[in-house]
Amino acid sequence: MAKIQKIEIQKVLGFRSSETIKASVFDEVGESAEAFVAFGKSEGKYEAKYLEPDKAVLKGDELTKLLYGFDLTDQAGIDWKMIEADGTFQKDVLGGNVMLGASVACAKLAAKTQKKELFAYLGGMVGQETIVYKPPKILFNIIEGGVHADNSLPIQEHLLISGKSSIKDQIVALDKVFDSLAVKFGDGAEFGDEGGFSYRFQSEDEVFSLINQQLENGDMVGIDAAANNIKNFDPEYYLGYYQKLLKEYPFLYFEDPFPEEGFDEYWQKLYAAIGDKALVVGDDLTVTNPKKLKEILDKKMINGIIIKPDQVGTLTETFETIKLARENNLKIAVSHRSQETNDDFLADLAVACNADFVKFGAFYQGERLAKYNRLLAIESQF
Ligand code: 2PG
Ligand code: MG
Repeated sequence: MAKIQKIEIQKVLGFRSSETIKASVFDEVGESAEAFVAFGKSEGKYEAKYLEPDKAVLKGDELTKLLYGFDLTDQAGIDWKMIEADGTFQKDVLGGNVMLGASVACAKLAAKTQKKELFAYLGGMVGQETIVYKPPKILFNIIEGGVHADNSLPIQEHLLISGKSSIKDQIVALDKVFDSLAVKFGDGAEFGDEGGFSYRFQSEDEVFSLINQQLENGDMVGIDAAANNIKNFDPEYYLGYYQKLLKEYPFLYFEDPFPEEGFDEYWQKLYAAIGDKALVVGDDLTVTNPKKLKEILDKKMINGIIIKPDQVGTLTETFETIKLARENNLKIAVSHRSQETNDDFLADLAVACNADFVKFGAFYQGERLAKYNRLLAIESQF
């Protein structure tokens, strides 16, 4: 049984050459695996702390001492050892990015030493012993706004959801729309953080009517409002606007439609009004943390949840959130961060937990492509 011999944290280049970290784990025969850690720009208040890379690199020795000799397949044991050593709700001491890097690198090495596909290995830990492949729906960020784009659109992500089913067919269909908009925008095309267009629209209405013109049979529309970041947020106005969108367009998906704190009644009103027709999805609200999810489960605010392992800082807690979400019939969307790396781990996680959706951005930036390519490679095995 492979055991942890050493953990290393190193600085690497991530999104648009920003610095981030990579964790590497080595076993007693010198086999190794590594995990790159992304981070966000529009963050929830209760996310695990992102330790600056200069400080993070100093944590390798501490983790090696803490985890030396651990059986690599004991994911829960490894993660709980780090959680206890850290001792804070938001991983202030070890850093959520350091812990997640180590956690994912251990899972990758365990899968490798057992000669299992990573998604199959993860599936066993998240309640899917045998993977039944179901292609997730791509939440394709076609037009960007908010803090991810240099324009004045308040809503952060305008998402297109293809009516096709396989990943392969969804990509072809979404690509066609992307190309037709690229031709339309011509030289005026600019891009947001996640590879979607950040063209200077005058209003949100203009965006939705443009997207609507591109829709084919079965296609749907969604948003990530990332409402925490909308200046002078007026909940009455947005509650009305979301209902108008639902009436006018085939709307399926509303992520973070209201800010995470102080607006419960508006989440509840939206869910009561549209909850059976569309999805009200928590991201900053729930931060992939099982404790945060438990706090709101009885409040009837959401019927979907974003899963971003870096928000909580370990795989074990991520799995707990996924299981809790499933038990409570929430739809699951596995999501990247705006400041991504080329790591494709999230594609394996999405298949492992039978995610209903993946949110990996547009196809034209390498850090997003890596995940789509991995999904295609997994899909070709089924
Ligand atoms: C979000 C994410 C990813 P960020 O709000 O859902 O799209 O953005 O990583 O900047 O938090
Ligand atoms: Mg979000």
